[in-house]
Amino acid sequence: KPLVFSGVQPTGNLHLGNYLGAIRKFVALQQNNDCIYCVVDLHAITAQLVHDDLRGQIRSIAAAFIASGIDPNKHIVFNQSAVPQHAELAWVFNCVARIGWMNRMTQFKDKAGKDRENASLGLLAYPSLMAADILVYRATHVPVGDDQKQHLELARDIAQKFNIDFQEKIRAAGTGVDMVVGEEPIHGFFPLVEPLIEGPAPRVMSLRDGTKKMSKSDPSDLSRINLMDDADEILKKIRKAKTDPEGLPSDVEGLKGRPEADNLVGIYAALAEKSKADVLSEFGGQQFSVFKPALADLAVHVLAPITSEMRRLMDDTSHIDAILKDGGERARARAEAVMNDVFDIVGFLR
Ligand code: AQP
Repeated sequence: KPLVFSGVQPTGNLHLGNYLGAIRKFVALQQNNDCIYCVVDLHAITAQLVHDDLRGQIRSIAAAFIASGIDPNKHIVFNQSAVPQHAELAWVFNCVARIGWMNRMTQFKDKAGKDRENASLGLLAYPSLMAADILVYRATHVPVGDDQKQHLELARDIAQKFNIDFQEKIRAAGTGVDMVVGEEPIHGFFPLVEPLIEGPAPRVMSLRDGTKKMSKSDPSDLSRINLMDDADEILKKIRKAKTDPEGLPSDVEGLKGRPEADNLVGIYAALAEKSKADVLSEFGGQQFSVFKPALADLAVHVLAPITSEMRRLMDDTSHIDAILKDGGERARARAEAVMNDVFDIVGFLR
């Protein structure tokens, strides 16, 4: 079975973008794959070092996974810091990756802002740790939102450079596989990961500005729908969502140059598991005053069961803690085996 890995940072309230871009895909992929889903707490301290309640945030992401339908018995749910091999492999990858590669990452530029010299070294090295998260299990498929595409390309570059630089050592260790990189046949250790990004809303945008992604760290709570919002809040936020004065177009072409309209139609399509064209054949020609309440109803219908199950799981966190502990142990056993091979390839004594 293909091995799927993905992670979510415990850096704030989960929102509809995280759900549609990532968590809902995690749930669907369980059927035909072996899946490892991680609360990436080591990543959470890259942009902001001190958190009020990091443990609570970690538990709430795990609760969101379980409430959304991830099965922690058939698959693995754990938090990153419980498996030290992520940080170990990230160190090796820090020595494989080039500083220039990291400097080009748009997420780093966005999060570091103008004062780049003062950003943490961890923020710069974030994609190297992300590559390690995936490759410490030699995972091949990674469901993420469109915003993470550049980081996944970098994970491929790191895997490729490691495979080429250590080709002879990999052959000598006998732990590699034959693969083709471009046209070149090589004997590599790490697979080249495939991003899984498809769907009508691969990037959910802010409700206040259709050109910015919906984000946990946006200071305006009106910009996002949180998984813990109740029906009234969802209705209020969708009612207040920015739109243009025209009604809905009758086809997808008509959404061009209208980012806010495009975003709301995309959200509806993703929630209803339809295409944007199908949504427009139903609502084309209607005003937003008709479309917005329909969208709010649909969002409440999809999110309410998840919200109530999350609340239940967070009331007594012993169940979540037990899931994370068991998942951490199972993940560590797998990561240890891969790291033993990496130590042999690099030439460390063990
Ligand atoms: N707006 C989005 N649309 C689609 N997918 C999204 N994701 C995040 N925002 C959107 C996807 O959610 C997964 C987990 O994200 P994360 O928490 O690990 O990191 P992030 O991308 O930094 O998320 P946020 O919400 O924007 O947080 P902040 O504000 O802290 O930066 C990823 O698969 C991501 O693609």
